[in-house]
Amino acid sequence: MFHSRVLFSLYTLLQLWTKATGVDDRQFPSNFKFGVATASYQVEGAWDEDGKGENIWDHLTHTTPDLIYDGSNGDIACDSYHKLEEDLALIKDLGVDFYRLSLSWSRILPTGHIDGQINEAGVAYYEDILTKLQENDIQAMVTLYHWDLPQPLQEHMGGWLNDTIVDVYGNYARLAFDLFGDKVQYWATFNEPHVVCQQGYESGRKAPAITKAPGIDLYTCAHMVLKSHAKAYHIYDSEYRATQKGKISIVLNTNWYEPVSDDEKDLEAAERNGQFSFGWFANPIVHGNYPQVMIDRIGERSEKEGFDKSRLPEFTSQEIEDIKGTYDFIGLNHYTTSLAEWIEDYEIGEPSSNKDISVKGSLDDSWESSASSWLKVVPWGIRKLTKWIKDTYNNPEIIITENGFSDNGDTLDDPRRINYYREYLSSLLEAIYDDGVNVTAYTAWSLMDNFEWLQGYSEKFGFYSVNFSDPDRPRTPKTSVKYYKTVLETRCLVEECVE
Ligand code: GBE
Repeated sequence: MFHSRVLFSLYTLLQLWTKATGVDDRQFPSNFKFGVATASYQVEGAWDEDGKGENIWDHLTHTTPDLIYDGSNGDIACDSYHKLEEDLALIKDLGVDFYRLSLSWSRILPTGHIDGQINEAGVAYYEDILTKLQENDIQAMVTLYHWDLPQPLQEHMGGWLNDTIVDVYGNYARLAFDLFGDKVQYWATFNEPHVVCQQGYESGRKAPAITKAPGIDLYTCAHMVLKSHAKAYHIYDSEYRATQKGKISIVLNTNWYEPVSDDEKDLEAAERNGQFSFGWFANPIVHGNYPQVMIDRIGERSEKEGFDKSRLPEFTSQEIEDIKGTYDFIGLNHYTTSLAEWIEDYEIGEPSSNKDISVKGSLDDSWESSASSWLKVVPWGIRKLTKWIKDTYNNPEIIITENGFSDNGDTLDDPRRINYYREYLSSLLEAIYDDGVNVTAYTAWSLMDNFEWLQGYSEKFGFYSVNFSDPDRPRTPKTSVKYYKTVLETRCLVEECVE
């Protein structure tokens, strides 16, 4: 009697507490899946071992270490290439339904080309991971391209600016389907083409760090990436889907752009920001072409700048047909929200993509920060964003392919990461149940601390901490491991949840 009353009041307190903190007490749908992610260059290391070719990140970090915050590189990273069993144990321990990883193109095809040599050791490495995942009932979500282009394709062809890459990429994709497709449930053709093109070919904040034609190269890059994506999709669709029965799509990243006021103009600016970021890729894939606002604005500005045609390339009607519908779900990498404010269009002058968008972005000082300057904790953003995607892109199946929080890794106790996950997942429950958004899976970034691109090893997103000064790269669980495990076991965010 006494016992049950104590329990009852504890339960009531908990309910009150979750109400107060606003954590949703509903259970995730029974078929909802949880996963965890990494990417090849960020974890594998073994950059020149066993026949792997050089890629653009090897090249960038070796030639311009000053670009990297701590002068570091991915030569060894988490040494995952040599630690397959260990990584697998971590993945298993978390209890995830799937593991998202990416293939290092140059580990499989050292020159990037199918008619160069296939590197058997590289193939064996992925074969091994995928087999072991399968043996452990963990599904595989495989990204074909998470930014590590074989260096020869950059050097000899100009990377994503050259039309011939579409076939080269298509051949690589076919080889991957052929070799691994029987063990892969989800394929992603590209991780974050926005970053690949805007940072790789305009801001210079990602390899190949080309900045010579702002307002031009990034759009060419995106054009090639979209055509390459469609190529791979159709290869899978016509040659492999029937036997391999997986799903294939692309992974797009975007902030939620919150209008800074409810002034009509700020609403328009926020919408435009979303169209120029997510819509740049989602619109072609879902509706067949670039967003009208991009076509119009870039077209007009190009003309005034004296170009004889738009800096935004045009798809032929055949290409539109080929690209439209090339998704079985939409992969969404979402971390944070920013504010969008209407501003007067920029004067005509040197082109740039920022001038094309012409929106003033900012962050709210009251939002909790992380170790990454761009990443603020704004949980309601994921709900608004997924609802906007539902409304704008025909209610697609959405898979959250990345979401996570960075700190500087001072302690293994990481309550702020736990809080981030709790709040974002809670907001996602509201999206699912209150807004009817079709989100079917969620992927946390990341399994372990890893090479955070230009930030080197200074910003940490992992559930497991990695000691990068120890040659053995030992992994140690943070407190958030326990938290994520509990979420996966209970499929809910509170102690007693409503089914
Ligand atoms: C993902 O991208 C990546 O897929 C993953 O590889 C990475 O580890 C993870 O994020 C954590 O960062 O001054 O140009 O550097 C950068 C997230 C703004 C996408 C925009 C931040 C894209 C990360 C500002 N970006 N974003 S700066």
